[in-house]
Amino acid sequence: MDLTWIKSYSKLHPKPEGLALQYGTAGFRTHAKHLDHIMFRMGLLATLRSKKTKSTIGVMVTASHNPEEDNGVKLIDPMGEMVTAVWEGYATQLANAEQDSLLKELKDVIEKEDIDMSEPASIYIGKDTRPSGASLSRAVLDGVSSLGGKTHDYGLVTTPQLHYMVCCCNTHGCYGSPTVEGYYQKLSQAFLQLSQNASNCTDDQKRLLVDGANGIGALKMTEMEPFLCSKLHMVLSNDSSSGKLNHMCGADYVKVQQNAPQGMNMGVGERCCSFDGDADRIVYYYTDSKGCFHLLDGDKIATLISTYLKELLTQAGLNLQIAVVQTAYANGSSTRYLEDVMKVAVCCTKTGVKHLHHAAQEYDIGVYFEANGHGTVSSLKRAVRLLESTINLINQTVGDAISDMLVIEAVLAIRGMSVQDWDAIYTDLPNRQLKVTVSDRRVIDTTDAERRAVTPEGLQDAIDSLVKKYKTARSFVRPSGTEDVVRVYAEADTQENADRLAHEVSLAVH
Ligand code: 16G
Ligand code: ZN
Repeated sequence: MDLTWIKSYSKLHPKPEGLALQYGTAGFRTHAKHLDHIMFRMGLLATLRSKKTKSTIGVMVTASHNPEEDNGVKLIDPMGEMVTAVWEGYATQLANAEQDSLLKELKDVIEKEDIDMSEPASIYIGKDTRPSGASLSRAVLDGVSSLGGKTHDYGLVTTPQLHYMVCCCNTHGCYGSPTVEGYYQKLSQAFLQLSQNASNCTDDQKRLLVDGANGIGALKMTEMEPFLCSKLHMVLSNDSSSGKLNHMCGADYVKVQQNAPQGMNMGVGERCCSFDGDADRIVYYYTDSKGCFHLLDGDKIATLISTYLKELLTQAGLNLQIAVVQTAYANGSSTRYLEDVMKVAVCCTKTGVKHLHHAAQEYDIGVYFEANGHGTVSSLKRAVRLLESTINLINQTVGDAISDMLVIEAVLAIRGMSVQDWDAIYTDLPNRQLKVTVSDRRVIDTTDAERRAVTPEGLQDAIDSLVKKYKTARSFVRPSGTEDVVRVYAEADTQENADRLAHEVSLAVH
């Protein structure tokens, strides 16, 4: 097939010579100024993927929790899932082809996948609030239209909203209607129905402080609020008009700093939450009367939700297996609580939602959350649909801050639990995360769901002997999949010891 016209189109989005980028854990992510050609080429690749799967494919322009200057792109497969590893490879292949060889590489993918170019293609596009998003998403549109694909540009949406649209479209409306209103309607109806089971909530109990990270989440919560019929009273801060995206605020800042975001007026004991830059992550927190900060992270969220679901299953007399999927970052206390007290199966995977999602699908009901607040519930069995109003409230395609928040709010209300009651389910072990810059992070190779380093030689032994010096301690290192750094995690009996261990391990990494 003659595709030579692609050459002239691609010249409008030229690749800087020598620049090489990788489709990482969550797509391409770097400074926005390096991304124009990547966007055009991901438009091409999404079109091929759509022809191949005979389905609508999503392209989301976002860099999540990264600084505002960065941007990125990820592809969404037909059921709202992340694309497969083989196609991630194609993405890297196209991204790094020099200008002259782009056509050759494109044809290579078409041949390998045996794609019928006469098939129609349909692509859904969305973006977060970064200033670079407008021109970068236009570059994606150019890529799609240069191969004759049809596009629907949703403009500003959260990442999970775009996952939802793609899933709705490919299931012909069974999952919901593919509009933002459809999304609000589906979630709010389920929330209102669930909330009927909560005994009279006081106004204080309905109040939730929300840190929107100065991003898309804040914007979308404002749109959604009327659908919630005053059952939840959200007080928004960092709502994009006032400040820079993710700067001193948002889920990642709160989790890593273990501190409240700037710009939020927190009263003692008040329930608060933070979204990240594309609203697929959420963490909760409060400060106690002594001014002490309490974080309720993804592990606490997984515990709350899985406990509730387990109770529902028992009430319904359903003999279904429920499991919680975690990563190496899961606090040791949470794992112990889930296994020993809750008696639910716990499994550990590599970092990155796609790994957790995959593992969760092995169980009747899989609750998966990374400690950083990224997660959801996935269920396969038809019998589980009996739990429809709970399940309907959950965006099953991907972790979704808005839907997670509504589930948490409903469960807390139904059980009459305060944020403090929830926090008291178990006590986190003090922990610390650090990042270390090294000349080549790829020399570190890991095994056992990233909990042990295989290379360089001697590193794991060094970590093991450092860990032995402390009580209830644990530590691991792993190369980041989104930044050029090595991440260090440590937990121990006291904060001082966790800090010291993290510091000692980071010296061992150098
Ligand atoms: C991405 C992942 C997130 C993971 C994080 C780890 C998705 C949608 N997002 O943000 O799940 O926790 O990367 O980053 O997969 P790191 O490899 O830099 O530590
Ligand atoms: Zn995100």
